Amino acid sequence: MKMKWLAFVAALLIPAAITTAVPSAEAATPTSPFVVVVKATADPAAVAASVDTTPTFVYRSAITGFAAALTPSQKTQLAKASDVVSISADSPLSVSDNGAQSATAALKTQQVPAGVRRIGALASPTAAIDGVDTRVNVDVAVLDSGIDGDHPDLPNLAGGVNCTSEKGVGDQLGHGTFVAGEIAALDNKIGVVGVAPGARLWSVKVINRTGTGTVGQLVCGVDWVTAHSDVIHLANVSIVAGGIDDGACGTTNGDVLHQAICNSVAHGVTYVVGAGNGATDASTTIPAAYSEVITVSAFADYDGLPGGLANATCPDTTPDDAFASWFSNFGPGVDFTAPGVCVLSTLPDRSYGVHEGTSMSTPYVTGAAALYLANHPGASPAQVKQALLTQADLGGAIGDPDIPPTPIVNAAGL
Ligand SMILES: [Ca+2]
Ligand SMILES: [Ca+2]
Repeated sequence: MKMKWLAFVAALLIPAAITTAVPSAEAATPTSPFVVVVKATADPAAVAASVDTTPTFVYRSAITGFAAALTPSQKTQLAKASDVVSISADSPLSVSDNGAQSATAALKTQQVPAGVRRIGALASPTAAIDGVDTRVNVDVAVLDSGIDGDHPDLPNLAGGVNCTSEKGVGDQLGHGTFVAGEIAALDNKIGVVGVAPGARLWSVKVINRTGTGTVGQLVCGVDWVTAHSDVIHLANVSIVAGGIDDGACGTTNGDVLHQAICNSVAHGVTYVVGAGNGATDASTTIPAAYSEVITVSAFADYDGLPGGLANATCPDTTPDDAFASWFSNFGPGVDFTAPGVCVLSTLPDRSYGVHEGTSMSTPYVTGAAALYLANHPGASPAQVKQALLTQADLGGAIGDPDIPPTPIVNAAGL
């Protein structure tokens, strides 16, 4: 009996001890993440301070606002504030990568990946791919999981920003390093070569090592690119979330990512984004659905040539030169298609590997846009899209569900 009584007393005491350990009732109130847009004339940091919240991010370039975890009472207070335009729940997003198909050790002799050949980059005088390290004079932001700047094929990492809670602008996932290599791996004697070899890469880290992030993190990246739009005119976004195009830059449906990207495009930044890997119409995937960006689907190419003659070079059943029907999104909002199956590129720790997804087709179009911008540094996003369309192969991929088929990007004349 005595033991049971002691146990009962202990049970009463333990919750009391835990309660007294909590500093205040306020801190115990659950919070949820939000993105708050304020008037352009307001100071977003001051608005956040007015309700005693510490913002995760403060935005001053693509939108004016902040991201923060808010209690219900803080949210109610902000909703009444005259400087607040909107309060949107922050939401998750992820990379559009189907994952690794295989890993490759260091490549001691440079290979020109099939996708680079398939889109005609070997014929581009600007790319000048010949095994001699001359570098394309253009800046490209990679909004992704970071870039491994220690990679021997990626010393062209110029800088960047970290919009995650992880350390630095390096890459703990591999996705961003892979994308970066497709765009701009050096034309030297080793590894692979990108479409725009040696282009200056900016690591805009918005994805965590798990392959996921938040709209608040991606808006942080878009905000940073917009603040540097005097230098950076091109951005790759191999990232997807659920959403739609309201046809009004996100002003009627509270889509802060759309608002941010529209403003960034208005600052002269071309955005190239993945269509998504849901094998569905891209109209329900963002940023793919936005009409202001260049959206890219995926097809298979294994030999760098049209004609459908090659066998798969990794475990995939998509026929050579056919649309990647089992995963690639499609639809009238998709602007270009590019190779996205059995793609070879750079991975962290001096290595190389094969991935697939619209995450992998998108950087090939970004590389082509980089070649155009290197020769036309003042071109607007609409001019870049038109130039790529003029050069594209209108025949499209075999079995593309769209009619007419989505043009295959081509860099030969760029
Ligand atoms: Ca190389
Ligand atoms: Ca082929």
